[in-house]
Amino acid sequence: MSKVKGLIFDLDGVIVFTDKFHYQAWKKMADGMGIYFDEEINNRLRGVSRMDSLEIILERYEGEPLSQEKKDALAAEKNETYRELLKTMTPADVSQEVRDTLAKLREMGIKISLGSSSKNAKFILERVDLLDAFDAISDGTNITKSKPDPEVFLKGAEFLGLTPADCGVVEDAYAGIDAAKDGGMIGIAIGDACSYDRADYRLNTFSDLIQVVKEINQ
Ligand code: B16
Ligand code: MG
Repeated sequence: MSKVKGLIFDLDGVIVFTDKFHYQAWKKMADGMGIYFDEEINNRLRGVSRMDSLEIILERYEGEPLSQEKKDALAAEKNETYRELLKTMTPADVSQEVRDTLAKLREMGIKISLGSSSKNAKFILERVDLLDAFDAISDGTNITKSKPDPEVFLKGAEFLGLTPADCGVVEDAYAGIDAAKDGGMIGIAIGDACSYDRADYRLNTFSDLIQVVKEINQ
């Protein structure tokens, strides 16, 4: 395994926790359409793009086939609700542990990129005052394929001026670990992804990352 020169971070589930907002916004849309939706279905949407998420929710839809225009309108309606909820976020929504660890990694010479499927990633980072903690942002606005495709992380590595083999990816979703591994990067799991056997390293807590990087680079 080569040394880690860059780390690419998933956003939702790693840096911030916006699951509950996604849930509330999709739930409102689904209720309006008379579609059954619960937290278990919401869990399947982690790391999945907005339009792919809509398709998962529509698996329970029993009405007339929907046109692409209608689907776009439903996704836009969900996003509007979601962004209203995001406006309640403040810097207090990111832990001091996360801030300190990102700063420490930079002091160690590690370059830091975001690697999120979300088109709202920059908006979220602005809300929580974390934009400056990143050297590069790869998000839903610069990709055509969402995780488990490696595109978002390959772009992150490219934006940092590094090769995929130089980078580790920190992810909470199985699809994100698949994307990292298929892209030739080191898969570092946190949260739910820790139970996935494709992960190379597992973090009990975010700050464990310092030790993991030291271990890989020793
Ligand atoms: P948006 P991540 C993902 O963020 C979320 O986990 C997923 O639930 C969401 O559908 C996706 O972003 C797209 O988000 O609608 O804001 O573009 O985990 O890749 O940081
Ligand atoms: Mg995630």
